[in-house]
Amino acid sequence: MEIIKKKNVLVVGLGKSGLAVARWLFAAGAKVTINDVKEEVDISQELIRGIRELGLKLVAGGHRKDCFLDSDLIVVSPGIPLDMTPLMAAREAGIPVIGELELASRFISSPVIAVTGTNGKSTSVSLLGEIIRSEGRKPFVGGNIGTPFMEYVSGAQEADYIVLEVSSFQLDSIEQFRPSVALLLNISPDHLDRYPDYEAYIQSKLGIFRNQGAGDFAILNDDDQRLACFHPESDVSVLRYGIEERSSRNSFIRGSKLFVCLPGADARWFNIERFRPPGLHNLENLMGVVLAAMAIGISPDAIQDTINRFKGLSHRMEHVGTRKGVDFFNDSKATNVDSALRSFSGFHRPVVLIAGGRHKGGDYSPLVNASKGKIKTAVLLGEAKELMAQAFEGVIPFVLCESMEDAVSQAYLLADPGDVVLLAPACSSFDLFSDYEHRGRVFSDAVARLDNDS
Ligand code: UMA
Ligand code: ADP
Repeated sequence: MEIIKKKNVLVVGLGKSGLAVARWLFAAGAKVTINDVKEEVDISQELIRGIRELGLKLVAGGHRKDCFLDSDLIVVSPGIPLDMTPLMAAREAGIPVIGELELASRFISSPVIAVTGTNGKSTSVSLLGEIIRSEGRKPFVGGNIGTPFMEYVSGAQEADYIVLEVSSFQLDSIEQFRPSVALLLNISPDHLDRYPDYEAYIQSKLGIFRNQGAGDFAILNDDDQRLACFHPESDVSVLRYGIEERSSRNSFIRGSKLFVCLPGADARWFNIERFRPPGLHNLENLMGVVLAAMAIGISPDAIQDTINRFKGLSHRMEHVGTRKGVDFFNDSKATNVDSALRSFSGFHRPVVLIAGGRHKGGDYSPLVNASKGKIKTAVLLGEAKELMAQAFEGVIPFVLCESMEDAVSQAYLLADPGDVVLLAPACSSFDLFSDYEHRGRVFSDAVARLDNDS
């Protein structure tokens, strides 16, 4: 704590994590300034009052270099690009720049299980949290999934295990962050609007293993080509999983059974007949999570009990209604090409796909190629619709729409009884909605309003 007391600390970004960091730093005795690109008029007056009443200084309306250079320490929020000029200048001047994940991890005592990957993080951390609860132990489940890690650090810190969803943005600003167990679910192109190239994004994800060593566990999806040939340099225990049975794998699927074997331990079989989240990708997530649970010593009974009970999360392949034999699924959280592709690949009947939103720099051709014979028509909306239309041109019929309500009505008209209408946007939601949950709710509401007889 002494390293923070009376120091000038700049917190960049007045979002969830910036606020949690600023409050904690202030309580720890630092002189805190919060800086945001937004003008004061665009920030809620209540929030500004709260900040000032607390004794925090707010510098709004841009990232001024002098403000950065006057600091002893800079803590960046995940959404802040690290190549921003004032941050580079601060680093050159020798001012430490870290993220919330790094700061928070220096002030905790319970073991950390960190989960990253392009897709499946929220499902996996929620599942692991349920398993820990089923064992009668207390988890903190937070991080990128929504509750900032720093909120846990500020509280009573009563968790037996800290289960963190970790994004590449958060990993970009770590130094010593060392999770006891690190699970990397998969890597596919995403966030290419933030990284110079795909390789930089991959390296960011692999950063989760950087500080691990003897006694820690690194869990890797062996079905992901890039991860199958990745070997951490340290003497961390590496555990690998994949759908097909191989002697080199610590977990695989045989029929309705999931096999797990940790080095030096007895092999275990779990029954997966009652596991509800659909698709092979969710079995991959399950294997990663079961290995993590076994690595921290959770009993097989608690694991089996959760496999039988876990329902999955909202806005991920959620069945939201049936009209005249057409089933509607909300997968609003499919915000990149691979998750959308995995989403419709799981259906064995014709799909009318609703896609589009804010483009994140990815290539839609893998999606279009996989849609042959699966997608009947693509209903496109949002900022990316023209770009997606170019990719679908001559391959799959498509229509362009103005709103989600319009997209749902059009999709309903195009679907026949027995078909699926699937919202799997392959894009972020921020063009038309406040977030993916808002987008999913608007979709579900539009489905609810459809007339059975229309
Ligand atoms: N801002 C600036 N300058 C910039 C960019 C942003 O000042 O150049 C300001 C914005 O005006 C805003 C603030 O920064 O006031 C927002 O900070 P933030 O974007 O870091 O958002 P937080 O509210 O702190 O939420 C963050 C994560 N956001 C991002 O990574 C973009 C949340 O993940 C996370 O749940 C939360 O911390 C708690 O840990 C969201 C997300 O979209 C869900 N994550 C990405 C994803 O899942 O794909 C990585
Ligand atoms: P994240 O937190 O990484 O965004 P979620 O669990 O919220 O992951 O799921 C996001 C989207 O990815 C959903 O559309 C879901 O159906 C899909 N998904 C879940 N697991 C995987 C996986 N292992 N591979 C590909 N897509 C996945």
